[in-house]
Amino acid sequence: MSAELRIAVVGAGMMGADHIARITERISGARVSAVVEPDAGRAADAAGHAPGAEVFARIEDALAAGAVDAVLIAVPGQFHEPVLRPALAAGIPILCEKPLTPDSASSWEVLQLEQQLDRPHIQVGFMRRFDDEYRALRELVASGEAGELLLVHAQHRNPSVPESYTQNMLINDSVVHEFDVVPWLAGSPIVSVEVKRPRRNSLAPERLSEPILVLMELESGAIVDVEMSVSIQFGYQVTTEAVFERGVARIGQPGGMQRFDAGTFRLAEHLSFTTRFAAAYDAQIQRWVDAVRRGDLVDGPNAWDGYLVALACEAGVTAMAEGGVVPVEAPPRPAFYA
Ligand code: ISE
Repeated sequence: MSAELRIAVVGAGMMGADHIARITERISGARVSAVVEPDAGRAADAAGHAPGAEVFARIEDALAAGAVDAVLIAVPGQFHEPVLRPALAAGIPILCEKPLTPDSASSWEVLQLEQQLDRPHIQVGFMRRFDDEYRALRELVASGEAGELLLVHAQHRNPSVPESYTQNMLINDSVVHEFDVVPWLAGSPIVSVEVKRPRRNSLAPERLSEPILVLMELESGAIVDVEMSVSIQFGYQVTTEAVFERGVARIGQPGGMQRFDAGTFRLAEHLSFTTRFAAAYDAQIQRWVDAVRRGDLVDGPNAWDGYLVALACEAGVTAMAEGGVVPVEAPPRPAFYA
């Protein structure tokens, strides 16, 4: 491997372009050596932000050209598997944006392929695990300082969503983050999921019935409620309140300048996850690059975590469609992922 990690970024849409800028401008020890994107215009725009990067239409071509030490997959979830397979066959480290794949059966197949290698090579891009406040909350839970964790109230609010966003994406594209981060911070897996549908927001696109309220029960007995809204207009907000035996902790509150003006009090709020989680994305990519360069390959959620989230998402989609409490049952974790 060259001293500087040569990364192929696959996908030059919003997330891919964001990662290309990040790696080029803020990440040390790595550069974007290849932009893999079939849309020539998009590829050229993105490569313009990554000096020296070559453009390829397919990951196979970038691998064959020997231009790559590691792959960052930033295409939509349904296109992950066709990139994961050749990258695993080449035995190179992978950072795969969430979800690992769109369903648990295909995620399971990816796990089988990965287990043919000597150790885990896939990290899944659940960036919230790299957010300072989520990390502080996790430490508080683990320390036991506030007693046991009893309840979590989470709010996940998007001002609007693109036309491609479907009803099931409320679970598979959005609540997918809570399905990863909550068990991680609580130190306890999800055992069941239920979805309640409050009154519909008339400002939602016709195809969507939202907000939804997702209830998860954790193995510890803690109950988690997640308000998922995607047409709430005012801004992008991800907040969490954790209720302990001895007190309450809140994270994700709006910060920055406080403004008193014309009889009002204002605080700025984010408009997009790209700014709300910018520092978390930076930390995630820097730590992955550092891990790969020292030979650890993964420093964060792995493919097994991605598989567990796929199981929770399937339960969530069933619960949203059919009602009732849907169990989440996972097989034992293979020793490979210990
Ligand atoms: C988007 O794909 C993300 O991953 C964001 O973090 C999430 O807040 C949003 O709802 C998703 O659509």
